[in-house]
Amino acid sequence: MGIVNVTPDSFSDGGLYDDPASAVAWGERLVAEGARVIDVGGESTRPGSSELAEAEELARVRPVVKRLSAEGVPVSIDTRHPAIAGACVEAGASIINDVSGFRDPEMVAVAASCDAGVVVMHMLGEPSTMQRAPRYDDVVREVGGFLLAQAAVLQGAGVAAERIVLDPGIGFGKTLEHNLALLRGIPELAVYGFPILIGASRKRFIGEITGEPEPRERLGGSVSAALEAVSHGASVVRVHDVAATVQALAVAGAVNAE
Ligand code: HH2
Repeated sequence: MGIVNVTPDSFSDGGLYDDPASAVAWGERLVAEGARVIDVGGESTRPGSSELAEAEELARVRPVVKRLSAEGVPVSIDTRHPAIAGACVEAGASIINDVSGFRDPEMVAVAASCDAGVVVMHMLGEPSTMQRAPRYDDVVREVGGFLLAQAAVLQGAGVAAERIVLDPGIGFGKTLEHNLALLRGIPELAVYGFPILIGASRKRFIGEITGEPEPRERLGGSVSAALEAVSHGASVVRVHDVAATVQALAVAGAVNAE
């Protein structure tokens, strides 16, 4: 899953593709590099970010979703807002990626009213507060319990199990140790039978491990995180650097093909 942020302030590539034409061109490039899905987002969820006016978010993402979908690219819409999810599915998006994990009943209703895939992500609280001393007794068990409960809510509303993907939400209300425990714990999360998505690309924990303060300079760490995620059982990795990740996964896949 390749990332296209149509935002002025994303932590990792803010401001690079904040007009629709350059966002579409970037998405096309990521597909050429081997991305199978393009995740389009118009609201940064980085720690401390504030909620954006919905109209502005929709104006950013809709043309990009529409154009890429029309070209036959599977598009995922990264939003916490039901109206935006609904409008983007209408514009052609085939996946709703909700970082608030379908906690909003209206978001569940949007999912139930269409046939899009859904990514259910775990986040502790809200982006503005999530990094204030996050605490868990057993992070893998608690995150897994939340994801399973939300999958049950979606299924109860009529969303078939085959449409659901779970994501432990690396960096969303987690310390370095929590993130590492979740990556090691992917096999435990995968036992529920839903595919697991991991978004570790360029995130802060990579900077904490390596000392690299600049997100764009975290390519090696990001590729390593994607390889580890897949080797632990993740089915989808959400990444900024598609070419390098696809190449690394191809080599790892060849080595392990026996
Ligand atoms: N991380 C971000 C945004 N959306 N969606 C899923 N399913 N999983 C993630 O880990 C995830 C996500 C990070 O947000 P942001 O600060 O906007 O940065 P970027 O989109 O450049 O990764």
